[in-house]
Amino acid sequence: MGSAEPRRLAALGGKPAFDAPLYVARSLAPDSERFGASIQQILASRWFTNNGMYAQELERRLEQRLGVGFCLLFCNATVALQVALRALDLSGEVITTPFTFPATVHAVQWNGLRPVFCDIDPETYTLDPVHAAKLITPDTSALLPVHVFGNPCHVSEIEKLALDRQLRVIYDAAHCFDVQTLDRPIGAWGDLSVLSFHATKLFHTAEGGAIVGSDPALRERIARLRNFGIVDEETVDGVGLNGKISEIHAAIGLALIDRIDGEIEARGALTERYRRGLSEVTGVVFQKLAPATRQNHGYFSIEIDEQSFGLSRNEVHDALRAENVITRKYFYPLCSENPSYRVLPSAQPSRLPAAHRLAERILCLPLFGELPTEDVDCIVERIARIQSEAGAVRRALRQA
Ligand code: T4K
Repeated sequence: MGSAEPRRLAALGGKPAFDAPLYVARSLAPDSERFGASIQQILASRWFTNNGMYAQELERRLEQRLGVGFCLLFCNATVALQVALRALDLSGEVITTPFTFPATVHAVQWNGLRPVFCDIDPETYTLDPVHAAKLITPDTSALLPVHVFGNPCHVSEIEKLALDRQLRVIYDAAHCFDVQTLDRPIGAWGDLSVLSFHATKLFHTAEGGAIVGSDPALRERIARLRNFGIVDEETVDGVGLNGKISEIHAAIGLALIDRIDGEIEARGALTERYRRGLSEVTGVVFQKLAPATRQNHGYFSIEIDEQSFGLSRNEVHDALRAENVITRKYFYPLCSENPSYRVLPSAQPSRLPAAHRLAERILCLPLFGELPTEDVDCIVERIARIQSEAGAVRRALRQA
């Protein structure tokens, strides 16, 4: 538990602000009675997977909640991304961002497609549509932008670009549960969107993910690809894989879905508190949020501007770690720095200046609904103090 009392920084020999590590995320846990009853039912039915009743019910609930034509559940978002790309029969090059989790780019490569890295908008952190337009060649078949930290991409510009140049659009919406932008649910933009329901996400099924979209023919194709390509007991069509979600995972989702409004509200209040407190701290910069958007507050990130803060992002990360505040450098290193992709011409750092700059500055702070307000205040106070004692902190960290 943190204390708002000013005290010596841990990096300078003081006692850590928190007695135990405070992590960047903390999963919502289903109510044990409700979840226990579901488990009992699953055990009694002996039906554990293969599109069981829990998976079907969760798909229906999510279609309603997310305002999409269809929602097909998966074992995780990585496999869902692989299937989404396969379902669209793409070939050649797919333009994507280096500022993302490795899964995004790996899904392109696993499909035998060539990832082409596009720089990001330095303020919103999402794919820069102007740079993307310059990267399109006759070999380009799709765009794979990422709604980073739940902040929607420049969806209107991307839609226009895709229409003009006849490209498919798959959004990596891993962070984007329940977001709406420009009067549309996030899953209604692009051909397909992929959500992650990993335990670290706002809404989760421990492991899980989904493809959402509107075209019934695509829905059918994706459902088959998710289940080995099986059409019926005697027909297998296409190169499918096993992307199914189990009944136990779906039951976690059903036990949590009604709590998400409260979770979003609690995170929204904590985000507001972080922003208010940290806006007073020199050298802290916030992500620019998309206009006309209902955010989900899945993550809270800051940038550390070394020159004005007086310390680098890595130094702030280490000074907070000494306080038992475990921040994360999502998404450092950039995907374009992975040895498997570094050789690509589009991966050259000189072509991705905004992404490289951000990867050196970004820091995600703890955010989850159960996080006490006073802990947020304590983290804000520690960051402010680390900044005001930057010189001493740098010397101490270098000696350590
Ligand atoms: N696209 C994007 C843009 C993504 O960000 C991701 C995943 C994907 C695609 C692929 O989605 P999935 O295939 O995973 O569905 C985590 C997650 O594993 C990963 O899903 C997520 N993005 C990424 C941003 O974060 P790590 O390696 O940072 O997780 P880890 O284990 O360090 O956990 C972070 C903190 O969360 C822990 O310090 C404590 C807390 N935690 C963690 C776990 C595992 C919990 O409270 N409960 C838990 O069960 O990758």
